[in-house]
Amino acid sequence: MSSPSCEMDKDWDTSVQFLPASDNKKLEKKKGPGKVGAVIGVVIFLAVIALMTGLLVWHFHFRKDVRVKRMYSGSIRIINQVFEDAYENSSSSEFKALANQVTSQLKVIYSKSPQLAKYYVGSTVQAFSEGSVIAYYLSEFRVPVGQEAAVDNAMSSMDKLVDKARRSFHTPGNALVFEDVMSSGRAKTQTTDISLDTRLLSTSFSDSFKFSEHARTDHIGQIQSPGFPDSPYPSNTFLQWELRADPNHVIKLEFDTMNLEANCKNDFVKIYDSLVAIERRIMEELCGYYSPSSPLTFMSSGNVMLVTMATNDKKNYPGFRAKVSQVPRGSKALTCNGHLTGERGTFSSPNFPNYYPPQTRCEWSITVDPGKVVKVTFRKFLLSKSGLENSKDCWKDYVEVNGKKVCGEQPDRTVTETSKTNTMSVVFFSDASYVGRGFDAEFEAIDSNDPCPDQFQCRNQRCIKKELQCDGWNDCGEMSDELNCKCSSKDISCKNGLCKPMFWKCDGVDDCGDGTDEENCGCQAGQMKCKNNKCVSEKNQCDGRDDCGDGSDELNCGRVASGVTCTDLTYRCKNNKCISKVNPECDGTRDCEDGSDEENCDCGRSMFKTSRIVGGQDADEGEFPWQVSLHVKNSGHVCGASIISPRWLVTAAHCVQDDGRTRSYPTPTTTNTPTTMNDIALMELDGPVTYSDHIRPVCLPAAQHDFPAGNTVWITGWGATREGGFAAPVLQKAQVRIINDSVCNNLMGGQITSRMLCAGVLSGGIDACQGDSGGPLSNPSGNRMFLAGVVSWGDGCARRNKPGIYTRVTKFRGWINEKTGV
Ligand SMILES: *[C@@H]1O[C@H](CO)[C@@H](O)[C@H](O)[C@H]1NC(C)=O
Ligand SMILES: *[C@@H]1O[C@H](CO)[C@@H](O)[C@H](O)[C@H]1NC(C)=O
Ligand SMILES: [Ca+2]
Ligand SMILES: [Ca+2]
Repeated sequence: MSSPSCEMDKDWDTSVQFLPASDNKKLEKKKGPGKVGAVIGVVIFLAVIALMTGLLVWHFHFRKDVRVKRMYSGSIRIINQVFEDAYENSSSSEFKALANQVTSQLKVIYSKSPQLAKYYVGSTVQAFSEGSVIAYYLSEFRVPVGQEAAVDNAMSSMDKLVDKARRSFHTPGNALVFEDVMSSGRAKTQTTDISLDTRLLSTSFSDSFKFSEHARTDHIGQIQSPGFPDSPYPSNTFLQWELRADPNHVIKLEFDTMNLEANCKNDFVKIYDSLVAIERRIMEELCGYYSPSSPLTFMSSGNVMLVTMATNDKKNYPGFRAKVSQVPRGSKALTCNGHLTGERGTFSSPNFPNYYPPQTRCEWSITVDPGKVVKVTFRKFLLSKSGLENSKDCWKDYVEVNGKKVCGEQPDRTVTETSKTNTMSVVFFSDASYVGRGFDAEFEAIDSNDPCPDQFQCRNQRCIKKELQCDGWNDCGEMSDELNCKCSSKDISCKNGLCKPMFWKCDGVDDCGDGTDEENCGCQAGQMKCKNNKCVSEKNQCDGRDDCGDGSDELNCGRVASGVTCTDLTYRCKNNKCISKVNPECDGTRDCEDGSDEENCDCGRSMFKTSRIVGGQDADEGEFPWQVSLHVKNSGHVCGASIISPRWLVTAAHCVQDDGRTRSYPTPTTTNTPTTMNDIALMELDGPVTYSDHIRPVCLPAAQHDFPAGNTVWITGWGATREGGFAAPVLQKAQVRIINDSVCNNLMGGQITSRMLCAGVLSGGIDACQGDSGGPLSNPSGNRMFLAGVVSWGDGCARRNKPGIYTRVTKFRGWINEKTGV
């Protein structure tokens, strides 16, 4: 059983350049002195001559010797050798003997290229692995400044040099036979494939370590960053973990913790499908903090994997820990070919929802009853996007259905294909670098004459409920359900023929797409609209006088005016001076003279990086750490609430009115007259909660905080208030948009007061029935969230044509402070 061995790699050169430089690294040319006017005098003139002479001498005698060290990584298959266990141990005589043979042959190979031969310094073999034997090496060159690109280019066609060298070996009996040569280097035509990792250039590591781990059937290994979990990882350190499995197995690397600095430029982990850090074999780069609930597992294509980690001088986080196990080739987790039959079924890419292995090809053939056709819908489609930035064709990872390739990430259920016959083939392909989470698909047998029984068929072949046609929401994903519609009186008739719900009128967002819904919303040309809807001349904006009457023409006038007249719209600092900036609190800039706008700002942040798989409705663990579930003895969850301090929660008044007895589900028809309701309550806890990654407060907005119509906000909850519905096991989230007060008031028959706030489902969104009474309406601002509202009546279900109603927290800010001190 091998346990991770730790050895300091003293040979590591801290000034190494990995891989070719792209555009940087040109030594700055020394500039000659500028023209000097004769009047300035002979002394300066002579000095200039002397300097120029010096520069010329430097240029011709030394400059051509300015060389930079360049390292290239590569791998090479030796087909006439058999792998021995001793090759895993770099101290063994067997390893050394074979390594010597490899390096001497590399020298011969480089001698076949004039550029490489001149600048070659030497190579070291980093590791060997099975198959027959694969050698992983680093080659060092000293390249004159300006020649880097030529060397990169020569390295990128190393396979041709290997052929050349092979023909010149006179004693083929002794020589190693090389195949599958792969080297870092950059051909002139390549732009994205191999790019220099400038972080490895600019950082000078003070330490480097190399570990190795061999997983076996009866041994699951573990790797972790130094110090984990007791202390943060070290600064300025480069680490490598060589992972191996037995022959005919692949490696499964399963992270249970990944907690690095959020900026990958500073600290990062990279995973390679190789034993040497070669960018053509990179699987993924990781940084930031991943929620433990989001799966993070990788699989190799062969029986080796390399994990590297680099850190800079600041901000050391806890680090990572991962399990290393082996999976037999051909096991169920990896097989992905198949013949599928029946009326309906599902299939997915290998390892879904975890990362698929690189270099994989799968093919499914689907057959349904004769007379029917096959329809495939991708419920999730999350292929790697890397490398696709500059190109539309799917030249890296793709799925091919009916001869049509699809790649990258696609919204749920928008990729759909129907066959012409009763069979269909689906191919999944992943190339050698960058992996993704893959796809999850369903198929069904359908009648080609009636592909959407009792439903509307979109142009992209999706079937949607008939009611969703012409309801103002893009349900098909490509708008075909919203074309050629007659709008109802509740809708805005857009000039382009679309119908949109009235509540998106005049909210500053162009919902029609042609601006119809934002026309006639206010003032004439040359005028600005005040917050109180008055129109004043644009010339009055920021002229220092309150022309609107509410001060809104003097807000956000570039610089923050301090000590302006206090109005309902200005922010009041602790020293009672007012400032003109809108929403200055906790925005990272000190705006008040006394800094009070940036006090008490440890709020509204979730600690985890949102994982990409969460595109739907499940909230990620720790994503809304202020969300509370209120339970009543013997009835379980009844309401939501939000943490605002270690001792205090905010919820809805109607959640606590009955003094501990379970309330019936509140509905819009609750006998309370909503217009007179102050539907908010504070709850004091017996003892303070301890903040953690999963428990933190939301930011309370200042009384003047502006949440304009059109803002996108989050509602969250377990959905327990849904009539007849059951609470979801996982916290649900949905995005909604704030609706203009007066529009909402009209739609709701005049029941909306200034203490309420309306929000509705996003155009194109689905019904969002996630809120629980008392739960938060969270408004993102910068990198934190403010509590804009408390789910009140309208049961938190944001429905298409019915807004959800929330208690407007800003109206109760003073009261909250008075009662809680928060
Ligand atoms: C590696 O080889 C050296 C030299 O033969 C030996 O001393 C050492 O114990 C080996 N290490 C392992 C882990 O087998
Ligand atoms: C809300 O809508 C009304 C009428 O559609 C419009 O006059 C008003 O300016 C809007 N309010 C805001 C704050 O945009
Ligand atoms: Ca629709
Ligand atoms: Ca609009």
